[in-house]
Amino acid sequence: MNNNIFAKNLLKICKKAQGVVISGHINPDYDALCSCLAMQEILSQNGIKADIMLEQPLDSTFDYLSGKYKFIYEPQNYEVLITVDTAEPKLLPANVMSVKENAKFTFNIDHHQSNKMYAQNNYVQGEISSACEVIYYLFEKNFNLTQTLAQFLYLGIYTDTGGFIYSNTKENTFKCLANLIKTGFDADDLLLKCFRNKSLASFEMTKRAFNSIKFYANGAIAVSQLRYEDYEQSKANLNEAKFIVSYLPTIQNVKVGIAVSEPKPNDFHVSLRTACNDVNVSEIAKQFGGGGHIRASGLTLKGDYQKALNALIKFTKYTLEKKS
Ligand SMILES: [Mn+2]
Repeated sequence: MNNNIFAKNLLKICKKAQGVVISGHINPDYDALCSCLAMQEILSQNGIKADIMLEQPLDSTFDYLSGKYKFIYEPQNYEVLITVDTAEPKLLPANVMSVKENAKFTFNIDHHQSNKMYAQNNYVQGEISSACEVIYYLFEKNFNLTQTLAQFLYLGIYTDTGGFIYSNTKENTFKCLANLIKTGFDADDLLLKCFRNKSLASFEMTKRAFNSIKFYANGAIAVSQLRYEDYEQSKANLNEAKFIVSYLPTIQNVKVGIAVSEPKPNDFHVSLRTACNDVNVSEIAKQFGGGGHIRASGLTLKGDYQKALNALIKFTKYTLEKKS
């Protein structure tokens, strides 16, 4: 659908609606959270009040950004649901799912190639770096680019491009960033407050993750494991354990980085990353019921942990061998 028609239709419906709610995926990252906040700001500029619904209160990682914003946790009756940065319904918080069942209008705005087009109105741009960048182009004609809005969009783009280094950082991304920076907000100060003040728990988890790294397939696969006891002993949350994920594929000869994380007992989240042009980690993730992007994907390990992890390593090895 033409982006102008989609945006106009969304605004028209929201203006008349009895209640509008916005949601991102569970365990929100900066792109999910910032695209919610950006959407809320854009709607508000268009005279529309919208709530943001979260599964649970955000952890302290997001304090600098989200401290002054209010979020909703209890399902209410909303006529319109807008989901952002969420590839499929099972990634939506449970409270949002119950809103979805009763919503008269649903909109899905995303940048995951694997998006399941689960809403009545879907706007998915798989080539674009982040949901925040998608939102920028989608509503360009309908917003006033304030510093507040620019900061949200900047943070989402910054994080989903790994600080403007991943291949999803295109010429247009920089044009978009230039317009954001032009508003005059202090990007350095923003990044300093959001990312360059790591908690001790985060440092402790990074240390443990480094110690856990094992190599397979002659060093082509690197696996890190953060177990529940690591979380417990470090008093860390999921976000404080994320550094290792992007680090693994930067090690020489590593083609696929596999970061396993067990934030709750027997709940094994796996992040797959590659920096190779000829490897598609979303294909590996798909095989295990997960999904995501070509270079960054995720899945959940089911059943016996060691067996499931071995199967994942074996399949990854097979995928790499097939390529060479
Ligand atoms: Mn994203």
